[in-house]
Amino acid sequence: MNELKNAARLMAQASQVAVLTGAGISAESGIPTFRGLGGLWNGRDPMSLATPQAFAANPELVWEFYNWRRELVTRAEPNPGHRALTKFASNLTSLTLVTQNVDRLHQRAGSRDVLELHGNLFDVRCTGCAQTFDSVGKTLAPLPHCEACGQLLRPGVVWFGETLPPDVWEAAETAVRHTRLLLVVGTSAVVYPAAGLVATAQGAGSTVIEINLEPTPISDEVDLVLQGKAAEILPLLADLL
Ligand code: BJW
Ligand code: ZN
Repeated sequence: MNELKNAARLMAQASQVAVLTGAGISAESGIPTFRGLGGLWNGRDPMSLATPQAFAANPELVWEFYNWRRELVTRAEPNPGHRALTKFASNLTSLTLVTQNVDRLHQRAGSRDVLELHGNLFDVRCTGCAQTFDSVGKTLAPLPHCEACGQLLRPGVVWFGETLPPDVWEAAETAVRHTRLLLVVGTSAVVYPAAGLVATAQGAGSTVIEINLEPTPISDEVDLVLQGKAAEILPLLADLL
């Protein structure tokens, strides 16, 4: 397909590339996306659980949701889309990987220095003393408490209305401002400030390529759209680079 060749040419020319990923890149690993039909949990909208208000009202329910997701992603494997991005890194001058995903699949595929805008499922944080604990490989209690101070732990993710980790956000914005090309993969591009990185890149004169199964609010604004599954398109792109 010609568009794929175009995309590969643009990426090779740009040489400095940033990638922004969303839930769609992990779809082929069996992780449900947030919005749309596949995205329900026990009949609930996951968005209604991803808020500080939901946690305050019913921490047990919110922990049930996150413990289920921790198990799901622990059992899942990175897919060819995640792996293709690690190949990009060796073929370009610089590649910055910015993700909204909390599943750590990019890291498990071998990507390094991943900027996790929305935190991750495995660094849990104390609501009392704010210490962070690495919980990889651990089964957490239905309502886990801090070993240091006894207060309730919370998932180390960013909920609606919360600010993104400032250092991560700053690094992502800086990378996107200095990149020549931004590749936007598998995100509905409706959640801010992450979605705003597209306008930031365009404002800095950068080319934007989108890979998605479906049109999104940014599809008409970007330079090139590759419609299809990330796990199929990214490996083809990596081969052409
Ligand atoms: C495939 C595929 C395949 C499927 N291949 N593709 C400016 C304007 C309007 C609102 C705001 C604004 N600024 C801030 C806001 C408020 C809010 C916001 O954005 N709201 C909008 C939704 C209206 N933002 C915030 O609150 C943020 N904080 C903030 O702004 O702080 C400053 C502040 C503080 C206080 C007051 C005011 C300002 C925080 C946002 C945190 C988002 N957190 C979540 C949950 C994380 C934890 C968890 O995982 O549970 O992050 S929400 C959820 O959405 C999650 C995701 O990372 C994020 C993005 O979703 P994503 O990845 O795009 O997934 P989907 O499902 O939406 O899309 C999947 C896509 O893949 C689809 O397009 C499919 O087609 C595609 N696809 N299969 C390729 N195989
Ligand atoms: Zn504590």
